[in-house]
Amino acid sequence: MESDKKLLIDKHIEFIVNYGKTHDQYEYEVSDYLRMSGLYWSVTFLDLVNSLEKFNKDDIVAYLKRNQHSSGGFSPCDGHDPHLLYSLSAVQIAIIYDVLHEIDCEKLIDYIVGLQKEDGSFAGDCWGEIDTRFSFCAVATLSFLNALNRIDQEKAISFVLSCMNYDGGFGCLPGTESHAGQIYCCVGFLSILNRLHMVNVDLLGWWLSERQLPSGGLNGRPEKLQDVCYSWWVIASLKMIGKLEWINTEKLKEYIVSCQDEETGGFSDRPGNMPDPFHTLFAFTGLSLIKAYPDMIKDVNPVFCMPQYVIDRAGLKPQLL
Ligand code: GRG
Repeated sequence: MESDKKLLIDKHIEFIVNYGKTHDQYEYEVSDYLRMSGLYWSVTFLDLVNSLEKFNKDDIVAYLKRNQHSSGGFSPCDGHDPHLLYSLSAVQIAIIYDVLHEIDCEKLIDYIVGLQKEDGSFAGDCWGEIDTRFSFCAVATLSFLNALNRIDQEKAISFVLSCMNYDGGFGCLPGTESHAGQIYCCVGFLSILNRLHMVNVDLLGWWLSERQLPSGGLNGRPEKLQDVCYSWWVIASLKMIGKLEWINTEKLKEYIVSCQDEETGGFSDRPGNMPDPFHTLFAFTGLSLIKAYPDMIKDVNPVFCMPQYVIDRAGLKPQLL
């Protein structure tokens, strides 16, 4: 109860609403290459804390439309190339505001289908980088567009499974180190395609629970520092495989709350560092999954990282163990 008082929710809302207005301009300007995802982080956060009305819906719709490229994919902001990462963020925003009809879904589907490679993997964009993050972005976006049947799902699955390691985790390519962020993407991908039974749940659950450090915070792989964002990547993965009780959620809650900036609002990776919207969203989604402040934070869906009511409204039911 005592720690409930310490979550300065109004300050965090203020921080997100004013980010880019009062925030250090240099930081805002140099992060333009990920602006569409930044918007998704902020919109999702505001919806989770019942404050979506603080953003202007018409401005957001105009921003989405302006950044859909002629190829069908979405750019992060004016003058940048489209990419699967920003295409997923754009669709997530459109789904939250229930405005999917405002974008050209058919063109977007063609764009995503065109990025699947012969081995089932996905390139992030026309420049060809392959990564399991992009497999997740492709199937998550297509599931919102009701178009999963447009890709070769079996090949896509076999590529992701080829990135599974002996420790139960997943990397970004076959043979690369397990990392909690990639694990979230691969487990989420398998959940959307109903193949979670292909995961070694006990081994992966063990590896993920080993990410909790004495501070209560989580790291993303062995020998690394804790970071609030892993309160999402690790916890969402544990939730999907039904092993959330394998970590100490009370200690995690304490760690997350210790990362809030009590002066400016917002969360940083570790106590005392500079807050930003990325860590602020994943602090709150982590708190939501461990049901730390259920009367202040809505339920989040562990696969799509969006409010559960939005996923229900879209009629999606990703597999959970
Ligand atoms: C819908 C939530 C959502 C995401 C879309 C893009 C994506 C899918 C997921 C990204 C998953 C990922 C790779 C997260 C990790 C981000 C991160 C903190 C990387 C830092 O890596 P290192 O190696 O840090 O710099 P460590 O912590 O290992 O030292």
